[in-house]
Amino acid sequence: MYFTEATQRRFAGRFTVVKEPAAGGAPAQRDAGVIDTVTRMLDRIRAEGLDAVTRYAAELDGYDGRPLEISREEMRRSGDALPGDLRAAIELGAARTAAFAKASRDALKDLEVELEPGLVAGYRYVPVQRVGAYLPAGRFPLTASAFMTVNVAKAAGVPSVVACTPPQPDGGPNPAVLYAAYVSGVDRVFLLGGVQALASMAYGLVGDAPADMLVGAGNAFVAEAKRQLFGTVAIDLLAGPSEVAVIADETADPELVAADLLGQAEHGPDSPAALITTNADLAAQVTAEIDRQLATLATAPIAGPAWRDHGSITVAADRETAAALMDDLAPEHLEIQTADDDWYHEHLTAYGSLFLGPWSTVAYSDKGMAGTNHVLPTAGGARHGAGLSVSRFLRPLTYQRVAREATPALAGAVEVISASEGMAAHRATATLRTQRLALQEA
Ligand code: HSO
Ligand code: ZN
Repeated sequence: MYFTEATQRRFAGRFTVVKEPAAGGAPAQRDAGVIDTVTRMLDRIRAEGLDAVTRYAAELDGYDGRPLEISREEMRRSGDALPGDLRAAIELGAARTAAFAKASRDALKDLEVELEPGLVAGYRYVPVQRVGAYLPAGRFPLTASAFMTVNVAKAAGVPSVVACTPPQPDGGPNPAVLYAAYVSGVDRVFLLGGVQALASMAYGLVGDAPADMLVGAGNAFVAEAKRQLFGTVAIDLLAGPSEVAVIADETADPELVAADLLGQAEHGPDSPAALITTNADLAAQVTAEIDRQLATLATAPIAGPAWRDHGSITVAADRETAAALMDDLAPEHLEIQTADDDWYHEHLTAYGSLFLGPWSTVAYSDKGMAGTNHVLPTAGGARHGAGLSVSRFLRPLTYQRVAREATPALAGAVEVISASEGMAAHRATATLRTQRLALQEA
């Protein structure tokens, strides 16, 4: 995350960067090696099908040759193997995300409007029919991924949701991830990870038919596979390293601000975290707090380098500057801890998801407990996109119904435009109807 030249010029003198990201804050480049590897794997899988898939799975994930599909019985039993409190938390997360997704679904209304007497236009929300969800279980098994993908797709009414999750060192799926998928209403689950998982769903090598849409985040190979499969299938978005940003003023608690910055920095050494504050004292207090917390944080070997290389603190002269700078960063997650939270909510225009007030922290959404989705745009994608939601699985498919008496309102103008373009066959479709109308009225 970094400020553009244009913003730096526009707000020159109104902000000071007191901690620069050591790595310059430039977004991670797409790696040529990753692009090449994924292209070769997809070619192979297209040509050789499941043979290539299982070969890659054995080579890359230690797949041991057991049936790729996980039975419903194993899904159901995965919950029994979990500690009771974890199982209950998973059930709560699934219920919470489903409640928000269902309310979002109900807010999407079909439309029908009469634009002219006899001319009716409208749309009906129709779900994507087949979704493939990727449920990662790499450095950290993100248990809530299934809530965000499977659960939301089901709330949107998607009839077939297939999921893939990679084998763990013991050869089987991560039980918490599997149980989260099960309580989210998944139809079928396959023990596959990475590029081979995405390709298998897109090409219909697993499941009843090729997926229409692939969703869910993963590592750089997963993101690149989705990028290359886009066009063959729809995708949700291309997620990069997880990001957090905070706007805080003198009313903020530095310990909470520091904890929330480190809370996402632990995702990986390339995870950006940015603080923009209107108070220089708070900037100094947060800096000290971060060092203090890193001294005992179990994931400091990841979060420490992330903060050093991709962390920043900026002091802004006023809330207008703070908001403009933050819109420039367009962070995935944005926390507001100020006396003016509502002002910021009204004025900010670019973030994946907003967390208002000191009691709202990113992890609540990350783990499914806030109801909202954690599949969100990163790397500035929040300037033009939004996170995953039921509306992404529902397409407003338009229709029109034109009655006889509306013919004059349409045909004449269509004839004129078609004639001016030289499109004789288009013109004829309108002319014929004008003639029919004249005949019937004669
Ligand atoms: N912050 C990640 C999601 C997540 N983090 C799940 C922990 N668990 C992307 O929004
Ligand atoms: Zn997270």
